[in-house]
Amino acid sequence: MATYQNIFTQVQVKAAPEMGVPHLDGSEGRLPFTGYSYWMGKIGQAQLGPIYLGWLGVISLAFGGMALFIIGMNFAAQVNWSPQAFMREFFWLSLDPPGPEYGFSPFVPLEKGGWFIMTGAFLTISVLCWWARTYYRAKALGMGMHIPWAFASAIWLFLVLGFIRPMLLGSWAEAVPYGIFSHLDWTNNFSLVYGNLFYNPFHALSIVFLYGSALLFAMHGATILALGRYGGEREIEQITDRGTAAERGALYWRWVMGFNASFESIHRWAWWFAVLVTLTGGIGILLTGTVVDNWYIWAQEHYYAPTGENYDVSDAVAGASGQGK
Ligand code: 07D
Repeated sequence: MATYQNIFTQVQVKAAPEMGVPHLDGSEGRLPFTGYSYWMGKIGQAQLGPIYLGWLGVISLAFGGMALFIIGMNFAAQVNWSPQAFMREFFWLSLDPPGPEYGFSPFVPLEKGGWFIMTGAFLTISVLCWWARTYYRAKALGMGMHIPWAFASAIWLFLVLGFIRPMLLGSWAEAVPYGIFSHLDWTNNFSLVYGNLFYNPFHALSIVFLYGSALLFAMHGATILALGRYGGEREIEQITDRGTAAERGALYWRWVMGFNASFESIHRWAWWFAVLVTLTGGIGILLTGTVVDNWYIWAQEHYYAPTGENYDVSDAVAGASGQGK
């Protein structure tokens, strides 16, 4: 029976497009491009648009487009402009930062990493304009600033990886390359060069919050869906009344684990967990190579990695398998 499975019983209303509340700040109107999609309606809102572009949106898309274009043209040049080779080699192609011989100079020949620096500058302009867009759209609708500040946390990690840390170390060569496998290799290499990132406590914290976010989201999403028959998704009305979905949900979690978040606080839990993934992550990356050169030795010095006389992982492996030395 599908009676209470509200995702299947949703009614899709088709009428004149809903254009939304007026902007509070008198900023320019949204573009009246609207449409309907039955299948989008199955996973969200069936009405598409209106979209707001504004000058920040235009600048962001233009610079983001140019960054992608430079990456694409570099990839194409690397395969001698062959479309077949471009498709075949796509995952292996990479736009790399300048070598260490160029330090952190902004003047690097285009073929030697200049394109990389230009791409990074354009991408950063694009991301920052998009951030400002999230800020001003929230303001125009009289919303809180939760979305812009959460986005800022992600941008913090992005800037640490691609700009702040390379700047502190005085070398573009430290930055992450633009490429599918090359950025994976960079990540793996980073961990190996600095003595295993698992021993970086901020990497550990970042993982805690990443996995924690997934767990909280699953718990909250499941709770609300399970309360669908009591109108659980109408969260705000539920907070004040008795015998509601909210009260059942709260009691459920007190039964299961002795404590429940409130309908409001669960969203603060989720927000903080998500924000802390990249906040702690950025701290961990910034410390690496600047303050700490080898996380395994650091962990040994702080008494939580097995101690050997030198940096000798075989000691840890032998210890873990119970063979000792
Ligand atoms: C990267 C930043 C925000 C992005 C923004 C987007 C555009 C346009 C377009 C380029 C995601 C702006 C850009 C919109 C883009 C173009 C064309 C967010 C980002 C604003 N790790 N690890 C993390 C785990 C290992 C390593 C975080 C797990 C190994 C390094 C996370 C494991 C090694 C770094 C995490 C594991 C290693 C990380 C990322 C398990 C070698 C980081 C969080 C189970 C592989 C990053 C402190 C995130 C970090 C990071 C998880 C293992 C290396 C928690 C689960 C031991 C070098 N790792 N990791 O949300 O913050 O990223 O570290 O093994 O830099 Mg790790």
